[in-house]
Amino acid sequence: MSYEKTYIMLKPDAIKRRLMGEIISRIEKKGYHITQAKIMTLDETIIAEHYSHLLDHPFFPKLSAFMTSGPVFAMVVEGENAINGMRQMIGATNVFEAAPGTIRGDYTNNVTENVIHGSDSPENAAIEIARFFG
Ligand code: DAT
Ligand code: MG
Repeated sequence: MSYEKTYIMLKPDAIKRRLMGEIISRIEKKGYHITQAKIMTLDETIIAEHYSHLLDHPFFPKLSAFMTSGPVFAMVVEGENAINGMRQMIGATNVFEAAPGTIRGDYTNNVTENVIHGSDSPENAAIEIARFFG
């Protein structure tokens, strides 16, 4: 176990659906610290970087259109085991398998509009924090 920083992003659907407060509250109640935060609108270039592992998939254009469709809420979240702990709270990528009690399990039934992003490894957390917070 180690004290970690992870990159968390509430996606455009979360902002449009006014879920920011509820999700931020969950993160705080778990005991994590939100140490940086900002609302921003992303363009196709930064989405192509952020989701470079998905560029060749047929769903990428839909994913990019969604992620640029409105503002996101970007955060640095810190705490013991924050990277894996946040992934546990977020739930499975396949929303139909995301367990009840997880954020995706409780708030979405849509494979693209899945409410929240969280870094999946220490390496990607460092890259993503640098990408979005400089
Ligand atoms: P995660 O967001 O759980 O880290 P990922 O990095 O594999 O998952 O994919 C990024 C986003 O791309 C995901 O949140 C939703 C979308 N996505 C992934 N797989 C998909 C699929 N099979 N069909 C449609 N969208 C998909
Ligand atoms: Mg991912």
